[in-house]
Amino acid sequence: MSRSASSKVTPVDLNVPSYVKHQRLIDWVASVAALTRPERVVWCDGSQEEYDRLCEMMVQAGTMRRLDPAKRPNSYLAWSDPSDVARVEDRTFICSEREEDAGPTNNWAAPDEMRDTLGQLFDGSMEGRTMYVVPFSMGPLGSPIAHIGVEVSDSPYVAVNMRIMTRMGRAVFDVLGADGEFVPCVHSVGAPLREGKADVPWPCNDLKYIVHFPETREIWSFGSGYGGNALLGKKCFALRIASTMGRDQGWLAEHMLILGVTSPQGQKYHVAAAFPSACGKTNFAMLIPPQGMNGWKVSTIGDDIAWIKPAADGRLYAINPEAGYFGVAPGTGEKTNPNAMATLKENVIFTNVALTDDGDVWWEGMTDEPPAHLIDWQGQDWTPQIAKETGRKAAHPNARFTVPAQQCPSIDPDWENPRGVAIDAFIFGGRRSTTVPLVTEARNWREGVYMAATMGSETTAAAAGQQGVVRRDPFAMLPFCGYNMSDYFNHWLKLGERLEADGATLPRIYCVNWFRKGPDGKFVWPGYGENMRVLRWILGRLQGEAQGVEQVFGISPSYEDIDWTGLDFSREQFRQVISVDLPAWRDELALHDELFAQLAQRLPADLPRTKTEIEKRLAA
Ligand code: SAT
Ligand code: MN
Repeated sequence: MSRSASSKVTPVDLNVPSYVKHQRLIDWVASVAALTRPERVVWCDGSQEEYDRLCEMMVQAGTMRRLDPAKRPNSYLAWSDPSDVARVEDRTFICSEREEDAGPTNNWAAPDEMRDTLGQLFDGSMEGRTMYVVPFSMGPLGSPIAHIGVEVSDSPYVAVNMRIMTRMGRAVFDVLGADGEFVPCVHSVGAPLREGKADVPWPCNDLKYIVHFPETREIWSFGSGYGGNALLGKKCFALRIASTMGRDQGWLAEHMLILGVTSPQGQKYHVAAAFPSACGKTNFAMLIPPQGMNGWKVSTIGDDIAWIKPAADGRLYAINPEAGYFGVAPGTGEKTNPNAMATLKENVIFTNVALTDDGDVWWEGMTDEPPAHLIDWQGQDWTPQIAKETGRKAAHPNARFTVPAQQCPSIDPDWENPRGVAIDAFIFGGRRSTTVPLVTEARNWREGVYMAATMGSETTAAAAGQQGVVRRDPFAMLPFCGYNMSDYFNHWLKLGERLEADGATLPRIYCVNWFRKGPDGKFVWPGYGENMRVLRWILGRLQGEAQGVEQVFGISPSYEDIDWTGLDFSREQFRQVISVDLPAWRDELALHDELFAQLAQRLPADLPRTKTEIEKRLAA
């Protein structure tokens, strides 16, 4: 890094607003400013005026373009640097004091050494740039389940996205008061100055560090402007840091959507469901029941993250700590997710989708017919012909939208309830073209934890690296657990034991797979709205009405147990999505062994014990 580290600098004016009374926070901002040496400091108040001003500034700088106000009011399109399009798991670090507390599935570095590295990286890293101080609440302001963070960042893109994704701005200081707790988050795009000028359209650095200190609850992120690496309230705080808070304090921070589902008789249930990134959480959370299931209704509480705390009544209550959706655009269309399409009508920041000739956006899967001409996410001409010849996508496969949650037509009336909603069932799902059945109910909490712990999924474009390879992704938390994965399994097991000992009825646990493929290589299960049929079976089980058949590792529906009204789905097709192939399961269990060997050091004995039971059934 070539920085003018020796240049004499007068301390930058901190510009602390008079409503900020928190001296510890002010001192921390001063220390970050002294290290990073920004040209100026701006405290974000979260107002619409501020948002508009920052967006206009980015339009002038070429970071974003304004979309046609008639077609997409108050909306923008940003194109990132082609190297900065996804989370970077190999550059993400958990710096606990002891390596074994991070565990073998996390990248660990010694905290002192990492602090030295960060000290060098951040030394003058904001020179020539503005440092934004972004106060935010994860969860409704003042909710007993919510927690506060403050992100300082030299990216106005981060500031405006954080305004959508969190409760951001001045009101946070009313909750914080003079001495409230907050998670300090430092972010710099780390862009080298070019000819003395800081502003390229999408500043970033080839070198990236996404660093967490779980004991001191701090986050330091360098070199990337991409959502999961830069919007530090999301994966860094709400999952990696919060999961360690949950471990210490007896609650759960999970990579889960939360939905409400109401029966034609008006009974309402709440479901939290974990899937890896880019496996359809947003679609599932906004599901519209299909023809033939008209009396059913699904409402959306969250699409990505759940914070879940046990309450005095022995039940688990969940909030969505976020205030917006940072969803995958490609594949989102009127057929797959009409609620998302309606949510995206206005007030959206699109990142890495294509631009239409009339100033709107397009991505693969938005419409059946692509427009005749587009500018693709890398700024190049794109036509269906070019796509056919070169295979080039108009939108990056991990292109995203950022949009306020309250714009969603299916938003649940309780989505901002500070108490949260009581969870009736957990669902875990991976992307598996073979082996894993459409739906299976665990016989008990321990078996459910086993299913979730051994879940595998084919990798997607949400993370840099090879795609489509099966890897174990326990609880869909592999990239997001801020501590030792074995301790995390134990935390789940112990929580269940404790609640059960107190006489609580635990949520039931299900494992689903929407992604089995047939001999033709195509998905067999229609998915999307039709997933309501699986949800309905699950609710029937909770009510003690739906039947199922025992199989190797749980209970699955037979053909007769699913409501098929309005869908032409044959017995043979059902067999293809539900069947348990014994040789394939022997291979699968060998992969569970690999995972357990990797995690052996602190693995709870309950898990290998459950595996032995499954193997006995398999042999029988
Ligand atoms: O990490 S992001 O929040 O940017 C998206 C994801 O991987 O879920
Ligand atoms: Mn996610």
